[in-house]
Amino acid sequence: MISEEHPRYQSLLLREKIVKAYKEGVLADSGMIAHGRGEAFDYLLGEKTSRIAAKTIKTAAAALILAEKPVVSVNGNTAALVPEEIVELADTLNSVLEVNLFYRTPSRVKAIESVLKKAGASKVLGVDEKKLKYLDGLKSPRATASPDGIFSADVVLVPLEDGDRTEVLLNSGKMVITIDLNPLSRTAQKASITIVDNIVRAVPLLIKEIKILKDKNVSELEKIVNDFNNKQNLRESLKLMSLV
Ligand code: PTJ
Repeated sequence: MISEEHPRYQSLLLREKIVKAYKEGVLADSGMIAHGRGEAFDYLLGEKTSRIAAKTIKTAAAALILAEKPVVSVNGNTAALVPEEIVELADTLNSVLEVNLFYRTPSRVKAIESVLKKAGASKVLGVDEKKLKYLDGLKSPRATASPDGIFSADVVLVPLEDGDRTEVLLNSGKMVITIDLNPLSRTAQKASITIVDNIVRAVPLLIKEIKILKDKNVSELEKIVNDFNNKQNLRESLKLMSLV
């Protein structure tokens, strides 16, 4: 039991969630290492959403509203840290959730599906092996793509992703939005829109921004997306970390 008085209370709370998810078979063992890497970058950000990240979240919200078929990809870390929020995000967008794992095993797929259902998801794609298609050019189990989900999506939100799949998704003509605390990661560098923020802060803000923007007209939303430059976003995010 962590005391709320502890100066690192929020950070320790997230660790507790991560460890619990690992013990319950939701999180890959490497997911704990990935979380540790994220913690280090978050420390450099001052553990708060930067002005640049807030602008990027607004851009991501506009792109997701403009999408014909947005899909939210869910891995172990996402299910461990923001299960309710990711379900709410998909519902707000009228989109679907798809389980997609780098360290894919049948038991982890089941565990993540059950976490999402418990968090309120009515439908979870990517779980029925018989229905899955595979993206060309990808050797890892991350190649799985549900015909009604990632396979036919035009915009895919892929939090805490690996670079290979980002590249394959882009090559198949999709827009890729990621949430990654490391602006230097291959995913961050390759994605169309990179939200350099902790997923626990970024997803609630994304939901809020979608609710604010959803009644705006198409040209206004397109202007937000067109005015955005991901290279500049990454440069500014990196600069921010080195100034702390
Ligand atoms: O659940 P699986 O099997 O799909 O596996 C998921 C992991 C995350 C283990 C797998 O995709 C992986 O190995 O990812 P990487 O290559 O370690 O990349 C994870 C990225 O997420 C790193 O750049 C981290 O800095 C970043 N990250 C970690 N925690 C957070 C984060 N970004 C945002 N919010 C976080 N809480």
